[in-house]
Amino acid sequence: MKLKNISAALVAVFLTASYSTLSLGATIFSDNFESYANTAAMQAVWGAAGLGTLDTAFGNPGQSMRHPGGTDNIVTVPVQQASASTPLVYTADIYDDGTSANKRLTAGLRFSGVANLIEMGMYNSPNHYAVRAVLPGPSWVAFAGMTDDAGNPINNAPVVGWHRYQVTLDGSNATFTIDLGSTGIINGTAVLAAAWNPAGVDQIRLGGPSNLSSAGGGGNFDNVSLVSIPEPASFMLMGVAFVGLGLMRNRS
Ligand SMILES: [Ca+2]
Ligand SMILES: [Ca+2]
Repeated sequence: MKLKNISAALVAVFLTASYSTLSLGATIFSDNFESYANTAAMQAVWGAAGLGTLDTAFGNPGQSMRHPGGTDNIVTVPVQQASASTPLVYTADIYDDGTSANKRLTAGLRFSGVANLIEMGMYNSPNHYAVRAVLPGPSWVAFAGMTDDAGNPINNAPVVGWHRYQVTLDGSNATFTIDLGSTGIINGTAVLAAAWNPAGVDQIRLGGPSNLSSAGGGGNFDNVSLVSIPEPASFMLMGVAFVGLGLMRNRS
């Protein structure tokens, strides 16, 4: 193989490797609760102050964290930023037993000081499936205009099941979705204007929002993840950079 061809092949390998890695985004944290033998092992990651316990018999699937509401379990991560070119995507599954609209149980993402503050899950005022993005931005907002998986309008009322919440933070908006039953079909969307505070975020929290109790009972958490996802424009730039590198190699 000629040197030129070898260089071209190297560029192709670089492009393929970088694209396949980055297109999935950089995972900052993820947990499906399958690696823990017991609550103590889970607390080694999530802290012992929170009221969550490992549920070895129930998950989406497998195991999950059972939480009654109240004091959060917290994972501290290096400070993360969100921007239009590199949004942050935070995902969590929360099980609703469907028994009460008086629950306060959320997956939170915030800065340990007072700055960016995201919550998504169940709240009692307004109830039921609700979100907030205090970045600064709106406080509690209930999902409006929800539909079932067939597209028929439904009320924002308790539904039994594992519901998948996701928020994409792009520096100016917080775009939340709820997928009832985690079927892959979104049942509600809420876009909150939320200017990013440069302090970033460094805490992933499960439990009561700001440690609030839940009079209507608790629930379970599973499949929690925080991912930083470069936009396609960033891939293009990286591709151009690699091609440029390849051309330089060819000339040398
Ligand atoms: Ca699990
Ligand atoms: Ca759904």
